[in-house]
Amino acid sequence: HWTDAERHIIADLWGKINHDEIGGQALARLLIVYPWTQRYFSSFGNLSNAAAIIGNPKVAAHGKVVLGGLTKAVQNLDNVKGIYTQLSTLHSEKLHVDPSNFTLLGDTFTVTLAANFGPSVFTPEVHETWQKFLNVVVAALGKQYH
Ligand code: ZNH
Repeated sequence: HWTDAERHIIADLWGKINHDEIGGQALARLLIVYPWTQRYFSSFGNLSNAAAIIGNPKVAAHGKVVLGGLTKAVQNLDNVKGIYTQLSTLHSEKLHVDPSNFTLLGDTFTVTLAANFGPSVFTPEVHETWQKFLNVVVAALGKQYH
């Protein structure tokens, strides 16, 4: 259920992002804007204020891990549920991450992309396709919750 135009937009966007930075920026934004999400990252050290979160190397490193997870989805657009089965089980049964947080991280990713690219790249059309991608990712990550 992806058009060629949508596939092109996602691939193009993913080719333009800074893969070392964007995930960490989005995760830092999650921890700042929705501070209750910090409860899952008690082993990450100092998260006491925005500057500490932005400068925290564990946040940056985990952001890269999450981004790597999204890259897998980008590369397997037709089988996101399949490739996320284990990851969904991990978040549900081991990490006990409330699935509503997936939507929140999606939101902070969207703002991060918009802030990095501006209106000439992150157009409403790109945003629309990106949001569809996020919906697929969030549904797939929530699939193994019972
Ligand atoms: Zn998550 C982990 C992805 C969201 C929390 N994650 C993880 C990993 C990955 C991911 C890939 C690794 C795994 C292994 O190791 O195997 N995530 C992801 C994605 C998403 C997410 C893709 C969406 C988009 N997470 C999330 C959220 C949260 C989380 C929202 C909360 C809030 N994760 C988490 C944790 C962990 C993870 C806690 C673990 C970490 C450590 O290292 O310890």
